[in-house]
Amino acid sequence: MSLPERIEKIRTQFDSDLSKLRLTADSLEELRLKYIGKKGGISRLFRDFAALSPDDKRTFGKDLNLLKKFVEDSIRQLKEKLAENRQTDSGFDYTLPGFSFKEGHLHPVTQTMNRICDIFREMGFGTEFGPEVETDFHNFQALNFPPDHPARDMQDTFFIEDDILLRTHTSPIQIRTMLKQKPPIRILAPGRVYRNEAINPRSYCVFHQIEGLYVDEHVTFAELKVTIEVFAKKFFGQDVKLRFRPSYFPFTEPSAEVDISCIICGGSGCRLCKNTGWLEIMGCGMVDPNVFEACGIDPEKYTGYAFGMGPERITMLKYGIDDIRLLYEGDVRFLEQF
Ligand code: 2NL
Repeated sequence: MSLPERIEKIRTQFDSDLSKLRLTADSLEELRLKYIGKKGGISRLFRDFAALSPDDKRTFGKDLNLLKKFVEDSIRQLKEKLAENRQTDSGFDYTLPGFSFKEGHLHPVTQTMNRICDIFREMGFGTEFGPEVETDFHNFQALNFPPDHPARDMQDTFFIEDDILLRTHTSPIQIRTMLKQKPPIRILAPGRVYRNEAINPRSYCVFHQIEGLYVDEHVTFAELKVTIEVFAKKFFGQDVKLRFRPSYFPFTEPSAEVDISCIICGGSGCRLCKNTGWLEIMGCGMVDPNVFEACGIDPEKYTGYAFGMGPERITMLKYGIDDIRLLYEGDVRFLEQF
């Protein structure tokens, strides 16, 4: 093969090698040795070049030098590129901002329930759960509901069989706890409850309740008041004022409803509190002796307090939501805001 043919061949070979090169320090060194190393193709061309006649040297010298320079320049440029790539690790710029993606979160009612349980846990309340399908005994009888109480009506309660129903409150959790455990008992009973009601902005057929129960010797109404006050101030803010209004529940005596000063207007009157300055947040009272008796707890020895609240209502008050259905329609545009 003549010298010009060999120059041309090496050049095409080098071009082809370049196009297939995966740029690493090793492959680049391999490429360098193959062409301009001591035993490389171009170095060999130079050795053969020495034997040419002065005329041929003039003719081919320029081409050979150009080829050598081209190979050297190419390899130097690739070396620089390799060094640059190293700084950003394989050419990717890690200083670019990352892709953000949407995170989900707990439902606002779940957040409220968790927060309520956390606050009471700090005050020594454990958490108990129970079945949603209950017996008439655990849901009504043991709670001192008279046989003809309107809540036991088909209109208000989803019955499955004569004595089997969907629980209408979480009190049966506490009944079950009192039946299997001796005082002292200090628990929270959160859960889903069911009522056969027409759906409207304030009530849904499925919702939640959190009830609390404390049973021991010498438990007083004063302790109930201070426990609820500590809770309300932690949940709604230290500035809220509380008001206990006499009320009635079959399972407590005496009973009260608890109001807090309006969290929007502070008490001066606004749309949220319907100009009363107060918001009802829960019901409470001293456990009725009949309830203790139904659970095998001696009402002469023990007293206890209980309370119950609706996390949906608490969530609506906290965020100024005026329609309970928004909490159940699962519209992400609404839920995203919490
Ligand atoms: C309300 C009122 C209340 C209770 C729930 C209770 C449970 C047992 C014994 C006595 Cl086992 N009481 N629970 C007591 C007073 C009020 O709930 O307005 N809830 C949304």
